[in-house]
Amino acid sequence: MEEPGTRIVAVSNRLPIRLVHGPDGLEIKPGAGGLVTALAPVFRNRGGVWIGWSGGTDDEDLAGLMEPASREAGYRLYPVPLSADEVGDYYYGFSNEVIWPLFHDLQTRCNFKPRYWQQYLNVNRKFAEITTKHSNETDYIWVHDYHLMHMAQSLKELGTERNTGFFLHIPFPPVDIFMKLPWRAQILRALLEYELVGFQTMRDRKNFIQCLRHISSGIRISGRGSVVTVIVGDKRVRVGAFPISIDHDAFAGDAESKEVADMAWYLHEALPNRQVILGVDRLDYTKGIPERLEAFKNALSRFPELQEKITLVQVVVPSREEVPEYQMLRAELYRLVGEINGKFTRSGWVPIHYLYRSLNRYELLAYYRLAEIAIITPLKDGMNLVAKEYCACNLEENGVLILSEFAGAAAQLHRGSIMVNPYDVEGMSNAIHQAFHMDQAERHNRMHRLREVVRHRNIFWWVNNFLKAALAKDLRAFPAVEDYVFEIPLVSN
Ligand code: GDG
Repeated sequence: MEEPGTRIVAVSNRLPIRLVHGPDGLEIKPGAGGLVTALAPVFRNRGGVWIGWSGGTDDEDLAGLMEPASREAGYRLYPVPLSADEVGDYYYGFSNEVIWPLFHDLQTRCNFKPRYWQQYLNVNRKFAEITTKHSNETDYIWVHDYHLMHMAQSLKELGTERNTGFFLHIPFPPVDIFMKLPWRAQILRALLEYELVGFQTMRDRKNFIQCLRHISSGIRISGRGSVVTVIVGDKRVRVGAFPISIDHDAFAGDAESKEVADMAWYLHEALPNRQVILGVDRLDYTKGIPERLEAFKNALSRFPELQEKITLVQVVVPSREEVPEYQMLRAELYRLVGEINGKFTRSGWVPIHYLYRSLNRYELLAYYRLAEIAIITPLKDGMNLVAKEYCACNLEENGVLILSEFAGAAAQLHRGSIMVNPYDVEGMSNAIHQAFHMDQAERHNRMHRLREVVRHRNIFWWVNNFLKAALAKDLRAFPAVEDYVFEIPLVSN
């Protein structure tokens, strides 16, 4: 029998909330991401806690709003107040100018400023202090992502004893790249302070272990399978690969709704007699958007039969807009879209429909449903949930997924998709051509295969596997409440 009382305390840079300006001023609404959905049953039955930054620099003012928001969400929310300086050096600086580019193999974009590291330590300690205050020794502390790699060590420095696990949502780089980090040894040592460290793929896990071998001798690995134990001196840390996923049934169910079906029909009617090829990305230089536009241009030139028969709908969701590099990328995308549309547009056909904004869920799902082809070609990506969402929403099983081999999702989806190297413009252009001409039978076979993977390896499977490795418990230890139907097969490691 499992012992009672294990409560999950999730800690991430951002709280899963939305700040909304309502008639009575600022309101906090609970977030609706896949992770929250997956943790909901655990939270509902054992009481959950989520600790993170609200996204503003005025969290003190928000503290009063957290109580009703927690009641509405069904789990407790505790904000970590951050000053503008802390946000500047810990979030924009260390997290996004050092770790983000380095871990995506783009070390020339890194800005290794020593003061960023100091602020990273300081803010991780702040998160650890707030976690200490709002948790107890029987809680499980589940820390998320690259902003908080030092947290377990900070907890120990405070004398706080907790069972801790960490999941890295972004890739872990190969040793030659990781070694460029001035604080490489500190980061590796800090990660070894967690009891469990989870990565998206086996490749990330392998990279991590190789980096450990590089900085310390006498490392031993025990066990086999997706979770192994790394033994360094007297330390034993479990290290695993846990590919994150989506709430497949929620996506498929919503895609089937009348609102989405009507919108998909209406949007495609405006693009008659042509295939829609869809790209959906946050504005980010890791997503390979300029390279993709070049590939589309190349395909229109080399395969003129595609002209007037294919339209690229590229959705770019604004992100980190205060950062000059992101502003430059935005300008480059406008220039490229303008150049390609200027060159190829004919009466009644504009080759690229460029949407620089966030879509609401219905619009997004409508685009997933209507697109004959999805093109997801990040230069490097932890997982890429858009790829999985596209498959879940492709109810007719007639879509083609063109996928970068450097997306974490490729490890699970390589069989049904057309795999491409996002640096190879002609290769991607060939893939567009191949997808355009693919017959219905092949489309169906491939998409069916992809959808089966996404359906079985869904977000519940992911939470389940992580908790099993962390606590030797699975979601069945958090029994379903009446309004929650747990019907996902529990897959063993
Ligand atoms: C990090 C890692 C890893 C996109 N456009 C709209 C919209 N979205 C939603 C998608 C999807 C999410 O944003 C993007 O998720 P990704 O996985 O593609 O990318 P990151 O934001 O970079 O996330 C990544 C992930 O963490 C999870 O571990 O896969 O590798 O970088 O869910 O649906 N949502 C709405 N409108 C849009 O226009 N509503």
